[in-house]
Amino acid sequence: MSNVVQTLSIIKPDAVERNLDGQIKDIFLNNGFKIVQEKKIQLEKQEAEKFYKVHETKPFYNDLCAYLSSGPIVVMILEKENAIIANRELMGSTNPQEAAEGTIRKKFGISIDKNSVHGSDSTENARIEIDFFFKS
Ligand code: IDP
Ligand code: MG
Repeated sequence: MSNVVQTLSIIKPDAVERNLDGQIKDIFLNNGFKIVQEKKIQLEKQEAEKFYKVHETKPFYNDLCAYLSSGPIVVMILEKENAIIANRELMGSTNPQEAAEGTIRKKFGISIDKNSVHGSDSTENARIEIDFFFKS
């Protein structure tokens, strides 16, 4: 049975700043993802805090939210068979130094905080994150 689903992807400020958004979008397209919607925006710090609320108890929360709101990001709804898992695989590990060859974070990530991309980690979070950016 087919399981075509949507996930939320963000090209983070470190990658947009280096003009890598075109290359990263091409990687998604070449791996069978459809870009259903996309927009380039810059978040207010408060909005980043809301987006990353699940991490609010982590020691890196404040830096993380400051970073995500520090410059333009490209937000996309990606669609594919098992898109949530497929995107997590294509992104690679959170720490680019631990990411597998061929993954986006291995290729472009600078550090654990400047790791170039975000991807939803579950069906529930994909829905919440898509609504966060695209609900009219
Ligand atoms: P993920 O982005 O791979 O899902 P999460 O654990 O959900 O990773 O963490 C969200 C983001 O917080 C990461 O992408 C990374 O930018 C940042 N982050 C995670 N762990 C650390 C850390 O130990 N130090 C600094 N930043 C971190
Ligand atoms: Mg996460």
